Amino acid sequence: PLDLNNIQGDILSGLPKKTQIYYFFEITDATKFRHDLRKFIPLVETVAGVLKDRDAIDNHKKNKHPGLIPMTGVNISFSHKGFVKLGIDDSTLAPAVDKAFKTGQQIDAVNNLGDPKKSDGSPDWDSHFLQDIHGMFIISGDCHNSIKKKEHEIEQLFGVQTSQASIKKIVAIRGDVRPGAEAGHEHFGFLDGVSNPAVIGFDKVINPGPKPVEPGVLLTGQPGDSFTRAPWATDGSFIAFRYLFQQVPEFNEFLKQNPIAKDGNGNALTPEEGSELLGARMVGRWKSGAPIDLAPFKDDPVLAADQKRNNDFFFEGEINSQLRCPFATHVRKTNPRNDLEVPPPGIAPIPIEGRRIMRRGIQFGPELTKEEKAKGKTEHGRGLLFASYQTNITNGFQFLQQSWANTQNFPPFETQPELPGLDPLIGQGVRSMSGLDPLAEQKVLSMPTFIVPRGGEYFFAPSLKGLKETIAA
Ligand code: N7H
Repeated sequence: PLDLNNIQGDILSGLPKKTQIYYFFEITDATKFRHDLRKFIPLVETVAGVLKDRDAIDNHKKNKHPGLIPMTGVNISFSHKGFVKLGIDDSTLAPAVDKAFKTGQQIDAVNNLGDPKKSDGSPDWDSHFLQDIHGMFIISGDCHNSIKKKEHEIEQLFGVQTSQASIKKIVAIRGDVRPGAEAGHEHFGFLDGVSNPAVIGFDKVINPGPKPVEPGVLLTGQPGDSFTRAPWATDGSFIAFRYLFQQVPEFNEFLKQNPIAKDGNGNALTPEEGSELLGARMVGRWKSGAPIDLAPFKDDPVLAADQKRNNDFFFEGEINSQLRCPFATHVRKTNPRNDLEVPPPGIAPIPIEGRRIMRRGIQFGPELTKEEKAKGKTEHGRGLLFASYQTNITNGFQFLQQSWANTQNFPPFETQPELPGLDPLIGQGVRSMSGLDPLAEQKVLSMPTFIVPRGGEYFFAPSLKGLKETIAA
């Protein structure tokens, strides 16, 4: 069985959050850092801790107490550069076939992820992410005040900005769940976090949908992890962190300019309906979260809210049809389900279990202003602090971005003349896709950039044992 007291909380259960800080640091004094880390470890929230907190939150709600219980959760992770600085042998974290962690995201961004680059060849990123980042704290909680206090407490433990400092703050970025009815929705307006892998041996309820994954897809050293790890490096997980800006008014303007005239049954749509359908066909879900594969032409909020049905779709029988769901739809690109697992006769099934990722992360930046809505132009930075967990970055995040999202002819087995195109949200390159108009599948629509990557790094979130017995030792 999984030792839930040994695994950092964000990986399997997600730290409960209204607001969250991703705090990036450089280790300036390795010996002192180890010492300070010993005092820090008791703050680290485990999976077992999160489950207890969630029970407390549920009881609090059941007893009709108003408001939230003050609560924070802290996790820590290290980059390859961080392990080098600490003199820790992380070779079992970066075997030859999973190079991404060791390479680091700055280099990966231009070599593999397709991020825009500057004339000197470096990625066109926020300058903080061009520095050497050694580690990351995640601090989540119920309100700004509690996470601010926790951040301060952590800074004191590591003597930040004193002569006793063992780390230097590079940057701390705060994200916030969106207000009111938009809670749980990302900035384009779509409900997020509907589909994450269920984990064998952890999740008690397995809803209909993609098969649950072996724990080793997310946790090092567990069944399903394809590598042998050093004992200290088990029960951890790799994080792909991405600082992703979203061009929300421009996205809305694009939907407005390109409404779909008729649904797949030939019924005429109003411009508003046509724009809404276009957005749903780019994402693969309506804003409510209802999957278009099950509700292709009209939103179905009841379906969206039904956990027994809202993930139970497989693009079945649609290898040569974009009528219900375009090939390059974001959720089809990033989890192609039966496109690969049940390919046409004569082609061997391609398992995708090892490519599932656990998505966490949170929105950052303000709501749209009146001016931005009126002008259709972004004036304030906003987007997603994307973070995904997996035991193999090369098979997980990197593969999804490079070989699926950025690749015109993925998914691969259709024999239609048109190529699927790029992922309309995250695809990097010359951006266009087919299949947006259900009655003119071959029609290709070009589109501007809606998501701009501005930084990131790959981290490893060790087990509690690994932290205590090896990293802080
Ligand atoms: Fe995506 N969005 O708002 O449109 N994503 N994503 N993503 N994404 C998903 O099913 C979004 C990004 C995945 O199992 C939904 O939970 C935005 C990256 C995967 O069916 C929505 C950004 C990568 C899934 C969004 C962004 C992925 C998924 C539907 C960046 C990996 C699950 C809600 C700003 C490389 C697919 C849901 C499945 C779903 C959006 C980024 C991957 C609404 C705004 C970088 C695996």
